[in-house]
Amino acid sequence: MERIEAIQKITEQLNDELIICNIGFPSRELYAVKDSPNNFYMLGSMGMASSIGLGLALAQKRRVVVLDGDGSLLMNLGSLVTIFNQKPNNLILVILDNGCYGSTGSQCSYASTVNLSRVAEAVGFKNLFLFWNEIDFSEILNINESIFVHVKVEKGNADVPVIDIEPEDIKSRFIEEVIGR
Ligand SMILES: Cc1ncc(C[n+]2csc(CCOP(=O)(O)OP(=O)(O)O)c2C)c(N)n1
Ligand SMILES: [Mg+2]
Repeated sequence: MERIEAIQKITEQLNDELIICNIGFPSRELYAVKDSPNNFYMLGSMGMASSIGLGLALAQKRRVVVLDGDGSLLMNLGSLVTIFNQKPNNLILVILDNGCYGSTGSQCSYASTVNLSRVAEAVGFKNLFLFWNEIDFSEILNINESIFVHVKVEKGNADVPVIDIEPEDIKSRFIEEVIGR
């Protein structure tokens, strides 16, 4: 499964969740598949999507889905420990794992030798899901605890355009979506 296909399958199954998306091609692919004010395209801070998602989940009640990457999670691995201990009941951390730094040339990450769901399990996560082909969120959306979803995807980026919304506008429309209701 290509990463864009995984993003398509996940967004098809979501309702009104807030999405924090990983830097680079994942955000471009999400933008191409389904743009929404519910989406926060994180443009600069590699590794911080899971931390931003945690803060957002703790700060309000709506469910937050983080679409993160293997390289980014490895860069900020402590985030897993913090999420586990903070126990937000409205956070789904999805790792789109292509075993590489896909957005910058597909250099191998250590996720090609380290199993990230086993890491999450060792940290203490109880709700763990691993998908290789089909992605099924029906059970996941009924769980009111922190959830770790590991999706194995192929290397490669879709041929999608850059996001033509200014960073300030991505931020302001997202904030309006979160607090404007
Ligand atoms: C601190 C920092 N280091 C490096 C980069 C460059 N960079 C942007 S995206 C990326 C790869 C991210 O890999 P991953 O999270 O696995 O996502 P993928 O593109 O593979 O889906 C890198 C190295 C950056 N933006 N910030
Ligand atoms: Mg990757």
